[in-house]
Amino acid sequence: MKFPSDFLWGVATSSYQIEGAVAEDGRGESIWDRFAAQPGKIKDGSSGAVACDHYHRYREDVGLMRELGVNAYRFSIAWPRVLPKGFGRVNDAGLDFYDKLVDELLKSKITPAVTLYHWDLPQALQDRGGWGHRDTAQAFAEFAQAVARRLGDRIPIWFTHNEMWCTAFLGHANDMYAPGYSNFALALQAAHHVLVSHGLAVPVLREECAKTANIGIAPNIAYPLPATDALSDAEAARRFDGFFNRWFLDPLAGKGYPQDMWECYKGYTPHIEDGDFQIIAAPLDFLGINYYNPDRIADDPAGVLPPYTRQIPDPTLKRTADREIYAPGLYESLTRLHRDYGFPAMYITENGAAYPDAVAEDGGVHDAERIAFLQAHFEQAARAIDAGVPLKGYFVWSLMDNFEWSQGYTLRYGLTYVDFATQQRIFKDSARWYREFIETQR
Ligand code: GCO
Repeated sequence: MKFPSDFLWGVATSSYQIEGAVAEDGRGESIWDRFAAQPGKIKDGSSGAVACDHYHRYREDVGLMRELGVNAYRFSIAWPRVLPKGFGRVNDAGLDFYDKLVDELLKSKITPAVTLYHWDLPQALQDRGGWGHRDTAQAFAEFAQAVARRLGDRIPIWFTHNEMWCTAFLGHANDMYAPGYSNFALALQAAHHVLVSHGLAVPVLREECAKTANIGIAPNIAYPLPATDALSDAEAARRFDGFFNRWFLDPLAGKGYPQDMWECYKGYTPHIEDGDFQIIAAPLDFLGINYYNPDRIADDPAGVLPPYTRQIPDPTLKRTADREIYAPGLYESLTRLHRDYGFPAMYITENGAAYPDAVAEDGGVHDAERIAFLQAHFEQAARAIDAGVPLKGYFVWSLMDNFEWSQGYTLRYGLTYVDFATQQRIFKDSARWYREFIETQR
C-alpha cells in the first residue's frame, strides 16, 4: 500500500470522552454530565468526570502521538468550557486549555484538526430546548466564533459537527444518548437545527480563521446491504440509506431533503424556515466520514416508526467487541460518496475497533485482531484513492481507551491501553504496528 506523501496519518478523540476535569476552570455542565448521572443510562454506571484525565495530562498524551509518529490529531472542543451557559460570556480559562494543547501539537509538528461539536452541549442550552430549539443553532455560530477568534490562526482543519445522525436520533429518538428523548419528530427537528447550525458556523469560521483553513463536517456513514434479495429488503436498505446518510448529505450538498424520505417521514417532518437550505449548503472544502461497520437491513412492515426497517445480524461476518467487520464497506462508502456528492476532498475521520484488551503477563497488550482490522481498512482506503477518491487523511479511533458513551469504559477502542485506576498509558501492539506502518509511508 502506498499513500500520497502528504497524506495525514492521525488519531482521533473527543472532549467528553477523554478530558475529565468537568468542573474545572469555569467549565459549565454538559448534557452528558447530566445524562450519565441518571441511573441506568451508562452500562457500568460511569461518566466522563475523570475519563483519561487528559485535561491535566495533555502534554504526556501529545508525547504519545509523537511516539506514534502521527502528523495529525483530531480532537473536539468542549462547548461548556468556552461558553459555560452556551452563549454570552466567554470563559477564557476554557480556551486557554485548547490554546496550550494546540501549541503543544504544533511544537510536535502534529496538525490540529478540530471538531467543534462532539455531543457535549451545554446543559444551560438544553434547559432552553437544546437542538429542538432554533436558538441553539445561533448559539453554535457564537461558539464557533469564540473558538475561531482564539485558535483560528493555528488550526488548518475544522469539522463543525461529529455524527449528526447520532446527535439527532440517538439523543432524541431512542433515548440511547444525551439528552435522552424518544420522540421521532423532535429528532428530525433537532437534525434540522444541527444542519442549520453547521451552515451558520461555516461563514463565521471563514471570517475568523486564517484564509488557509479548510472547513468540513464529519458524519457517520452507514453501508446498508439488503438482508435478502427480496424487493422489500432492497427498498428497506434504500430507506435506511436515506435515514442515515442522504437526509444529511443531500442538504449539505445543496440538494435539500431527499423527497423519498420526506414522504416516508409524513407526520414527523421538521419545521423549515425560508433560506434554511441555502444556509445549510455553505460550500465546504471536504467531507469527513466515520466508518465502522456494515448494516444488513430488512423491511419491517410491522414497524411503528420510520424508516420501517430492521437491522439483521450477519453471522458470516467476523465481529469486534461490538460491531460486524466488513472492510470493503469503507471502499464502497468512499467511492459512492465521491460519486454522488463530489466534495473537493475527503477524510476518514474515524475508523477503529474495540476488543477485550488486557495487560498480559509480559506487560504488553497483544491486540493482533485490531492490527488485522486496521490493515484491512487501510487497504480499502488505498483502493479508494486508486479509484480516484480525493482522500487526504485517516484518523484512527482512538488514540487511547476512553469513555465510550452509554457503554462507559467497557469498550476499549484505543491504540493505547489506559489503566483507569492509575491513568497509566500502555502502547498496545497495534500502536507499534501503526508507528511502523506510518514510517513505511514516509
Ligand atoms: C462515534 C463517536 C465516537 C465513538 C467511536 C466508537 O463514532 O460514535 O464519534 O465518539 O467513541 O465511534 O464507537
